[in-house]
Amino acid sequence: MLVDLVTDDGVTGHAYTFCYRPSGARAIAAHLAEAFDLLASRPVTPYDAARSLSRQFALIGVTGTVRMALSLFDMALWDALARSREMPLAALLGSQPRALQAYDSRGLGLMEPDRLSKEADALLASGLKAVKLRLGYPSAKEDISALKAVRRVVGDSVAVMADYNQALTAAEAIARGRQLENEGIYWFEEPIPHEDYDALSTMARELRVPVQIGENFNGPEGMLAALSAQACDYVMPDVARIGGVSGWMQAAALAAAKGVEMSSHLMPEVSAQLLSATPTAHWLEYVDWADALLQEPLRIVDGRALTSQYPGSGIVWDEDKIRRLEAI
Ligand code: SMN
Ligand code: MG
Repeated sequence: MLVDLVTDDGVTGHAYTFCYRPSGARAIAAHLAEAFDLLASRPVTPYDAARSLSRQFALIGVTGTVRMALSLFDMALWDALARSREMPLAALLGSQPRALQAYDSRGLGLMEPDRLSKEADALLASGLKAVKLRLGYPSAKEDISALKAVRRVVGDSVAVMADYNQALTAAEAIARGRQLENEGIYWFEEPIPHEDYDALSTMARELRVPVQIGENFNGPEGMLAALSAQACDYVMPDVARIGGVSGWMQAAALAAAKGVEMSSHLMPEVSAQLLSATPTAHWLEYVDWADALLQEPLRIVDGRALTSQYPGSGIVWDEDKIRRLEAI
């Protein structure tokens, strides 16, 4: 979903997110249009907008597609605000665009070890010093083979993050976590259903490898609940579920207060601006999936992701590329 928020003073704010299903896109578009109507002619003040909209949508519930719509609206407002001040978003947030450590998340799905080795080899060309591997095969043995296939190619100096996308039961997760930590993984991501904070806190306590969760946090209050339950060692909110830029900055304050390392999830252009202004910034998740739409894709130089220095959140549509995609 691509958003253009046109303001009365002629500045347009941009934002995008992934909708995951066609019905998700339709729902998000409907909520967005309504949010826009509710706030039309009001000033570009994102925190005020978030407060007002969260009240207006309270009876439906600010979660799922409503949360994503309101996050997008917020991201577009902040982009418009930064453009109108002619500042990169990171600067408007009191910091500056930085060169960030980033991991390559463009592949390494569930597949045969041979294909994993080939993909891992291709990913090395980016120069990034970390990659994410999707695990959660039927057996621990297959997980270990997949990890070994990647490790053989990338060597010991490249970190490997392991993402289970909630595939395991709590009992399985402890057993697999113990085996994997002996093989050297950087973090153990979403091993079990994401809101089982009781079981996650046991895992975080029992395992040496850090437990990572966060792409499914619903707003900063969702992250607060996880941190209060000590459900993880690291956090990685998704800007389109944590409440956009406003929600991210509130979450960043929570992470800073607790001294917890905070990474991002997808949408690396705006996430780079946000991590630049996050006190406990950890890793940028790098994917190039929006390059097909952008004039200035996020650049990787000397193993780091370069946060855009242009005014706004780093999103400038390439209208020709978009027209060509729309024609498909
Ligand atoms: C993920 C989630 C949703 C879409 C793509 C990838 C994955 C990640 O969990 O952390 O990258
Ligand atoms: Mg994940």
